[in-house]
Amino acid sequence: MKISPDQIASHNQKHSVRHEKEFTLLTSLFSERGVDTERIISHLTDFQVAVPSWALGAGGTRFGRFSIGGEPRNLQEKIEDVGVLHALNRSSGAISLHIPWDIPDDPKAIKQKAEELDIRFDAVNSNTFQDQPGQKHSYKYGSLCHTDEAVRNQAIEHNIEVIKYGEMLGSKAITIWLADGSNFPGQQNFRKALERTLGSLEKIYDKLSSDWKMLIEYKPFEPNFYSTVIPDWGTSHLLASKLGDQAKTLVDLGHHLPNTNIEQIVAVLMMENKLGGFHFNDSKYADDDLTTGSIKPYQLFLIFCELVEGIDNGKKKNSFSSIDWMIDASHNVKDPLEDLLQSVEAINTAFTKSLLVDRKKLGQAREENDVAMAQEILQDAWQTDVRPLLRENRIRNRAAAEPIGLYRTLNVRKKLIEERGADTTATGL
Ligand SMILES: [Mn+2]
Repeated sequence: MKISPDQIASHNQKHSVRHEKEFTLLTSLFSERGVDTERIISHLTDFQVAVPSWALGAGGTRFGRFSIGGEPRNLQEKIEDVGVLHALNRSSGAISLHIPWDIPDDPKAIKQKAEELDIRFDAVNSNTFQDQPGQKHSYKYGSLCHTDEAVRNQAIEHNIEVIKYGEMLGSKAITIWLADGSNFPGQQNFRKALERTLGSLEKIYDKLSSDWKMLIEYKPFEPNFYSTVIPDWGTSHLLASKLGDQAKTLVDLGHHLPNTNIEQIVAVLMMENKLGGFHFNDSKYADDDLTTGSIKPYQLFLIFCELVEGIDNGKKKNSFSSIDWMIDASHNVKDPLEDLLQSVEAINTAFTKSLLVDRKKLGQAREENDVAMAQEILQDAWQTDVRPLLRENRIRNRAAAEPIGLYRTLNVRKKLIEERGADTTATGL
């Protein structure tokens, strides 16, 4: 399934009159406010969000899974699906792989396929949260933290193997998320578990090429329900600091206890040049993995405000391209491709609105402790309808004016079901 430039062009033609009207109005409002529209569009064009290979099929919960039909059956088809997304929005030009689910049989052919679709390989992810068939030692009681050195070594070797696959494809980072922890008080010695984890990470870190990053993800609970070895950003930051400059913290929006001030975490990590990557999703209660921006879009905007602030004002060098932007979500009831289009749109919306904040005025209000004015300035940006700007960026980059509209007009899911079958299952969560 491939979307042709002609299909995009004829779709865009249908939207051109209305779009021109809306975009012209927005541009004139922006110029009155002294907003540089071209600067924002250029940021948007550069901003690419990686799609996770494991989110292209239907996700499940521990209670069940409902098939969506036409799910990608192999890595080739996963890349094709990302190609569909990228053709529609030109903001999804990267894929994040999961090993062993996505071991490439023929790395050269896979790399070529991705290049044809203008897709690069973002961070590769290791998996020591489940046992694989034929695996010698079990991760039931942990992996990099395990009491038994043989289990730790197996997990270390797996991570090194993941780096090797990533190198074959042109990735520049490995993301490590550990399910390691304990279910009951007394089960695990907290300090020893963390020390063993650090020792294991050091051995993996030693194998990184100089242009690679190690992204250390944290999560407060689940699958373990009493303790997690890397429960929070502080522990991740501690490990990353001890490991070295190439190790950074990865913030997954769903990996916080309710009401955590994630934007403040982002600000502190950026101050230390330790924010390495992002996993976007949204949640109402815990690690719900819902569509980004579907529950707390204002929080997403506030996070982007800190990202913009950190990039412009950080003492150390930060840039949008030095952070790995990825979605990490699960789709239980929606078509995964539609869900991913919605997530990318929400991310770009929050990003664009954060660029509209009058930071000079905000800085002044803060210095003068003008609390009400500070809120007014944020609201002014937040309440602006930026959809015409996002559409303009897509049209200029030969993507669809309305991605989901075109996806539905072209009956993409129906065609994928015809091509691949109604009961295919993609590897994933
Ligand atoms: Mn994640």
